[in-house]
Formats: sequence, C-alpha cells, structure tokens
Amino acid sequence: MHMPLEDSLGLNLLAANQHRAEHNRAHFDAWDLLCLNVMSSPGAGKTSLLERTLSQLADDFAMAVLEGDMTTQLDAERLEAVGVPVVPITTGRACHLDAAMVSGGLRLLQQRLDPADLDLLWVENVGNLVCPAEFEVGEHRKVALLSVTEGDDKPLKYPVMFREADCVLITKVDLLPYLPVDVERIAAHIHQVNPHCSVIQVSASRGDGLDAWHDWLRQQRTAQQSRSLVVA
Ligand SMILES: Nc1nc2c(ncn2[C@@H]2O[C@H](COP(=O)(O)OP(=O)(O)O)[C@@H](O)[C@H]2O)c(=O)[nH]1
Ligand SMILES: [Mg+2]
Repeated sequence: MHMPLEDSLGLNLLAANQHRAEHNRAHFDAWDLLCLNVMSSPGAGKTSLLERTLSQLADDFAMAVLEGDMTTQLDAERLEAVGVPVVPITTGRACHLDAAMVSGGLRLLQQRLDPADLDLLWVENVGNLVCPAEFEVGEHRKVALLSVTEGDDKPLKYPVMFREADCVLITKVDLLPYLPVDVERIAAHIHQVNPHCSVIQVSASRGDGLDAWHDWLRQQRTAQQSRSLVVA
C-alpha cells in the first residue's frame, strides 16, 4: 500500500531532523554538558521557572540558554537579565524548534563562550503543546510544564508531549485555591500516559517545589556524569 505523499514527506522530515538531533547530542556529549528541552503550551510558565532556576543554581552550574520564540526576543531579554548567556532563536512561522535551528543557535553561542565550560544547556522551546514533542533537538532530557489553569484533561488530550517527557512540572500551584481543579487528578492523568516520568508540583512565583525540581536536575546531571565515567 502506498503512503500518502504528505505522510512520506513528513516521515522524511522527521528522519532528517532526528539525524541532525543525534549530531547535536554528539556535540553535547563531547562537551560533557546536559541539555534540557523545556516545553509547554504558551504561558504555562517556562520563562518564569527558568528565571528562578537560573538565579538559584548560578553557584552550582555553569549554564546557558537557547531561547526559541516565533517573533520577539522578550523571553531572551528576561533571561539575559538573570546574568546567563542567552541566544535567541526566532522561528518565524514555525511552531517548534528543530535540530537545525538549535545547531544554528549553538554556532552563535560558541562565538560567546566555550560550551565545554557549561554544565547545563537549556532550550526553551516555542509555546505549543503538540509540535515540539515531535522534533528532537538533541536534548538529553525533556521537561514538560502544565499549569493548573489548563485543566486536568490535557495530559489525555495531548498525550505525545507527556509520554515523551522525563519530568513534568505542574506549575502555578499557588493558584489552586482559586480553581475548581484537582491537582492529584492532573498528576494521575500524567502517570496514566507516562507511568515513569517524575511529576513535581511547583510555583515559580511563590517558590513551592523548587527544591524538589532542583534536586531532580542535580540527579540528572550526576547520572549523566557517572554514565560518561563508565563509558570512558
Ligand atoms: N500565579 C502564577 N503565575 C505564574 C507562575 N509562573 C508564571 N506565571 C505567570 O504566567 C504568565 C506566563 O509566564 P511565562 O513564564 O512567560 O510562561 P511561558 O510562556 O511558558 O514562558 C506570566 O504572566 C507569569 O507571571 C506561577 O508560578 N504562579
Ligand atoms: Mg517563555
């Protein structure tokens, strides 16, 4: 049976992206840094969380950010203000970052610093709960955010993002007293599509859960480094 043309084009596109993503990951491994791809729908709180995490972990990790946005550099400016190197990647009409865009961003980052000096490289993806999950950029870990205002059904309605995630942050828990939403139900739906991911409740504005989130990050970095010791 013949595959519809657009399906075969779509598969080629994904295969070419995957190839580039592996290439990016080989660079990340050679530089011994951990790359995290942060994804969510628009407004779930990615930049706010990164503002807190970048400033709170400044003494623990050397970090930089590749900041994906369709048009503006507003988020890049917010994160630069924290004192961390940020490279904006403007995607135009594209609703997600792909591996080639990240590779272009890396070249710009290399003009400012040696990536081998970094511990963590953050990629803030374009706000979209669907497409970013389909396009790897070479990351080692995927972090998905879901805010409590989005409703408890979203992990079931947009399962790809949550199935792929290594960690899901349920954000804005400070708003729970004002919403008819059950946070345990959100967590149960996440685990229904992905029984293995870590689920952490956070509030970037009030600070809830940030210690647990930062512990998760430290564990990932330690796991990566002990793995490279074994491989070496
Ligand atoms: N109440 C509350 N609002 C938050 C929190 N985190 C972010 N916001 C707000 O949500 C909006 C979108 O946040 P932003 O970080 O720009 O989300 P992004 O589009 O995913 O990067 C902003 O108005 C933030 O102030 C939080 O923990 N609690
Ligand atoms: Mg943002």
